Order: sequence, then structure tokens, then C-alpha cells
Amino acid sequence: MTITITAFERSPDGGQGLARDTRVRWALEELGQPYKVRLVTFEGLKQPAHLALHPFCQIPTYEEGNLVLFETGAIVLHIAERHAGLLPHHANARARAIAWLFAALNTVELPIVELSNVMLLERDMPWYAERLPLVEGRVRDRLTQLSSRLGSAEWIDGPFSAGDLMMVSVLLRARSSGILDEFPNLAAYVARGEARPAYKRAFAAQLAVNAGAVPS
Ligand SMILES: N[C@@H](CCC(=O)N[C@@H](CS)C(=O)NCC(=O)O)C(=O)O
Repeated sequence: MTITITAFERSPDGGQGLARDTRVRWALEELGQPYKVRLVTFEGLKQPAHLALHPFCQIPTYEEGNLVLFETGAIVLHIAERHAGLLPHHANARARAIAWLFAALNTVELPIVELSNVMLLERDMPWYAERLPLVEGRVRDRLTQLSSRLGSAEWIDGPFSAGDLMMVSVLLRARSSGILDEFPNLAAYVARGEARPAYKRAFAAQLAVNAGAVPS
């Protein structure tokens, strides 16, 4: 069945791979699943056709036959459950990999997104200088805990899984703040994710769109 995802026609990050279609592309690439991409403008996000796919007017969405999904956690979990390779076979290990996927989104991404919002949207606010260190501190706290759990392991809990895919995707969003580099084991973990051939293919595909190589 054909898989179609949506992505920005022009991502605000200019192709750094931070838009969330990259993590879905990565999961599909890891599992060798071909997919099509429908590009959407910011205006298009609000149109009825896209709203029917995504109640919050965002990308990415995922269509496969009659199934329409939104939320990258749900999409990556669906892909990982449908095709072998991103979730361990053993039930307990599988449950833990899924827990890490949720942790990436619910526990680690939240302060990272908050920091991005402060840095991007609140720079001119009178409270910016006071608020920034507070929000940076929340990111630092989470990364301290994650760094301690990862230790010198290659991946977060056994072989590479959907949990690592999501955690690396989330941590990439913290890199521009400089905080990720304060944790050499996390920076190396992210670099290992980026070095995976499937990640490189996903990154190149989204970059081609943003470099104008893919017609919209
Ligand atoms: N929790 C959602 C977040 C989706 C999201 O924030 N998408 C961004 C692009 S990375 C978007 O569409 N932003 C446009 C907007 O919110 O107007 C997920 O993981 O899928």
C-alpha cells in the first residue's frame, strides 16, 4: 500500500532536518519502506483538505490506504509495529523501547521546544534575559539525567530502536542552543544516529525539498 506523508514546502529551518517529517522519513528508511511526500505551504496547513488529515494544522501526516495518522509518536510507532526492525521481539524489551519513544516526546522534547520558542519568539520581551537561564536549566536537567542513563552505551536500551530514533531526533533540536555539546556522550549518541545510512537518506530527501531540487 502506498505511504504518503506531508512535509513543509519550505521548512523554517531551511533544510537542517529539524522539521518533524524527518523522523518519519528516517523510520521509513530504516525499514526500507518507500513513501511519497506531499508538500504543504503554511497557508495550505489551514485549508480543509489538510485539516481533514491533521486537526492541529501541522505536518507531518501519514496516509496508508484508509489509515490517516498525525503525531510523529503515533506514526513512528505504527511504522515500527508494522515492519520488523525498530522494535525488539521480546515483549519486555519492546515495551521499554516504546517507553523511550514516549520519553523522548513527552519528557525530553517538551523543555527543548520551550527553549526554542523562547529563543525564537521571546527575544524582544523584557523578561527574556531572566527567563532564558530558567528554561535552559530545564533542558540541562533533563539532559543530565539522560546522559547519566546512557552512560557509555551505544544506544539507550539494547540495540537501536524506535526509542533511539525519536530520542536522537529530539536531541537534534537542542544542538543549536549549545547545551547538547555540554554532554559529550549525548553529542556522540546523536552523531551515531546521524551516521546511520537511513538517517542520511532521510536528511538528504528533506534537504532536496528545501534546496528546491524537488518540484512542489
Ligand atoms: N507533536 C506534533 C508536533 C507537530 C509539529 O509541531 N509540526 C510542526 C512542524 S515540525 C508544524 O507543523 N508547525 C506548523 C504550525 O504549528 O503551524 C508531532 O510530533 O507530530
